[in-house]
Amino acid sequence: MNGAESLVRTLVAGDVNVCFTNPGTSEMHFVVALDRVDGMRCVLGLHETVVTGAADGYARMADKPAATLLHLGPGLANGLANLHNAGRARSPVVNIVGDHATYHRRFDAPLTSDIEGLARPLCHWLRTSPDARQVAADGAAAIAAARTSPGQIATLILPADTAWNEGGGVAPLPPVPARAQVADAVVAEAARVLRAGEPAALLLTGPAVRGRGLELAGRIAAATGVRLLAQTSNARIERGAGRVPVERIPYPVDPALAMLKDLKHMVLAGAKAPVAFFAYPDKPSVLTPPGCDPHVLARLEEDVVDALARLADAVGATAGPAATAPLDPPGLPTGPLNLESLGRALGALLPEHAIVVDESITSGRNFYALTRQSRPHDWLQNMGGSIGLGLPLATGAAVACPDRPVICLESDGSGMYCLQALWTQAREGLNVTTLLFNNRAYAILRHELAQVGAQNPGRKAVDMLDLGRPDLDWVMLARGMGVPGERVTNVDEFARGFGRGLKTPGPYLVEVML
Ligand SMILES: Cc1ncc(C[n+]2csc(CCOP(=O)(O)OP(=O)(O)O)c2C)c(N)n1
Ligand SMILES: [Mg+2]
Repeated sequence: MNGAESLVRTLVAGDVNVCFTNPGTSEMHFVVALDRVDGMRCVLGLHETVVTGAADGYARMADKPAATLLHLGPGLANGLANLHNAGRARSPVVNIVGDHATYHRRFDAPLTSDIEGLARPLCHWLRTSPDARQVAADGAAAIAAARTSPGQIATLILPADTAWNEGGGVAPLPPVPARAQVADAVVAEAARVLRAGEPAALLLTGPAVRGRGLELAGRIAAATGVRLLAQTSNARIERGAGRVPVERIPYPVDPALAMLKDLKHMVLAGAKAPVAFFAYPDKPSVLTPPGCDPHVLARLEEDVVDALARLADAVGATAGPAATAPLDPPGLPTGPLNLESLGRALGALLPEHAIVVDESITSGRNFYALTRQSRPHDWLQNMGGSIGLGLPLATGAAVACPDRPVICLESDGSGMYCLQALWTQAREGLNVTTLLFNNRAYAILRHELAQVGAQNPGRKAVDMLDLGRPDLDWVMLARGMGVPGERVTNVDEFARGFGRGLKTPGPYLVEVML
């Protein structure tokens, strides 16, 4: 068994069953090994941003890492933007990056680069395998690192000769450290704060906006009157009918400040203390009001659910059920498409157990509120702010959950970063319905222009925020990659198109003209 095969067998034994790939010459032994080993699904992405973004979506829905296969420094570099997003989402990912054979590196052939230097800032764990006998053990260590709470980016660089030389056999998975439990004093302090009777919020993310964590948060709110809030961005929120409803802190600074202005206390469950996405002249960076100091109940890497359970005990919130949202979706509107009618139509039509990937930017400002009482669903956001994640994220989520409808809410500018994810969706027959919001603009940046106080933008500046000349035709772009679709211009067409998308096996794209 060569090193490559020992690595693939180790990955499969370590419950890594999907590999998103964009290979090259230095990874050929790994590619061939994928065929010799059962239990590894291989998914080709036509750019490395598809590969890394899909690995993020897969990890969020499967709660375990996928592998990626990337070609030397440039292949990794192409994937870095979505690796940044995955790292911010704390998604576990195992990257395998091929390199030149150890003895070939000193000749400085064209594809030679400092791969570790490129990887280091965005990876939590990084290693170059020294020889074929070590590769399997390094792979096992990478899996354990990726799975270490709260989820890490682990990157293993594989020189070509470590792949083709005789390997050391399958390596066992080292133990994954358990999530640390928070101290009793921390729970007691949070309980004291919530019982004080002063205006307080419990800020949630990660395991606190899913399953038992969310349930516990709801019970704590019912018992103490604390306000439940979620971060502006969350990797995955379970919401809709039957779930505890949680408001999010808005992205724009002024509404965020207004939401938080009366708080005396903020207790953090997995979440970070809220700060503005960007600095703006004359606006604060910190969103909580002066004198409202955050209390950390549990950091994301700690056992957040256990901390919530102990807090629930401490405040006597063990018995009563949490208040959940009723099933009461908006009525389906008719007539012209605008952001309000679009949000209502989405809320009305969202199918049960949908996975919603939200990169709708300005078009989606109403969507979250208008889907609050829709059928139960999961909501996935871009955690790192590097746009272009939506289509790959939806691709990976659909690979992880073939039995659930994936709805990708994608804006035109962001969609163009990585549109070839549509090809992967077509090839893999993935159930993704993309609702593509075509406003022919980087609309948010027009707003930001005013917010940062940039005065009187001229023709050149305005032109940098405009996506016309030529207008993009998303139905044609999708068709060219094997994805059927249609263009819609009013709510009735939207409802029909969305319905066709949900019924059509495999991917579908609805281009929504705004
Ligand atoms: C990698 C990356 N490049 C650039 C940006 C800056 N940026 C933020 S939003 C945006 C435009 C978004 O336009 P679109 O996706 O069409 O959404 P809209 O604002 O029109 O709703 C840009 C370029 C970014 N966040 N990430
Ligand atoms: Mg746009």
